[in-house]
Amino acid sequence: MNVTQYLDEKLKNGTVHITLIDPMKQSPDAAGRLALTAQEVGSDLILVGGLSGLSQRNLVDTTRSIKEKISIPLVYSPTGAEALCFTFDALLFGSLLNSKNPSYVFGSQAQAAIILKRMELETIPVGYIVVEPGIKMGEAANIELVSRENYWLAANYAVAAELFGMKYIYFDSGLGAAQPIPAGMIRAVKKELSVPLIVGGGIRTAVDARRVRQAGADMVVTGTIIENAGYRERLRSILSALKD
Ligand code: 1GP
Repeated sequence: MNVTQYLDEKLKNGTVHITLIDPMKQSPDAAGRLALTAQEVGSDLILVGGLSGLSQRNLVDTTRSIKEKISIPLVYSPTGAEALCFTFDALLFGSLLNSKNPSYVFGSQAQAAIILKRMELETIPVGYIVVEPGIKMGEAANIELVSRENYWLAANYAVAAELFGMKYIYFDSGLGAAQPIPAGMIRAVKKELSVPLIVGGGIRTAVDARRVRQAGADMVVTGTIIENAGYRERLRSILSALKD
């Protein structure tokens, strides 16, 4: 079973939880331990990603350390073609749809496409849309952020990505955002969309997670909560809000 089939099966039973690990934030050993904890509390998938600047060595070491400890899928969400490795179960082949820099929309993807196809790594087409405040990402990737009130633009981006054939649509308010995407925006997008909706950024508590889920998110991504003490319990309560 490949990762897409795995996720399709999981989605039949409810909301999927994804743990995002940024290799730049801890040692490879610590990343492996975080991934194991995430799996133990019920996370469905480990996503490795972050902002640009990742070295090839760090990516390879972090991936190896995580892979040794977990049995759930390990997926890579690259920000560019600067670091690649093939020990992942799949790669999110993403386009940052509201970036004003073409290399985030299609350029880096084109640089790596033939290599990826030849390596026969599973690639999952994902349309990314970054919503205010778009912490760190907005500036780094020169994004024309979708305003938190502009539900119409958000839904149009999402449906455009669906019409382009993207398998999943990922709405992100940024790494470490103070608040998640507004529930009203998630509802407005979900109403128009026929493919699964991923929501991430700013989800810190069970209340946040439940609100995002009830608004219609099919998959929920959390990253920052594993960077602080007490993360096991916090993750556990988020998981119970998503899976109850
Ligand atoms: C960012 O959606 C992810 O791409 C995770 O965001 O770090 O705020 O959980 P947080």
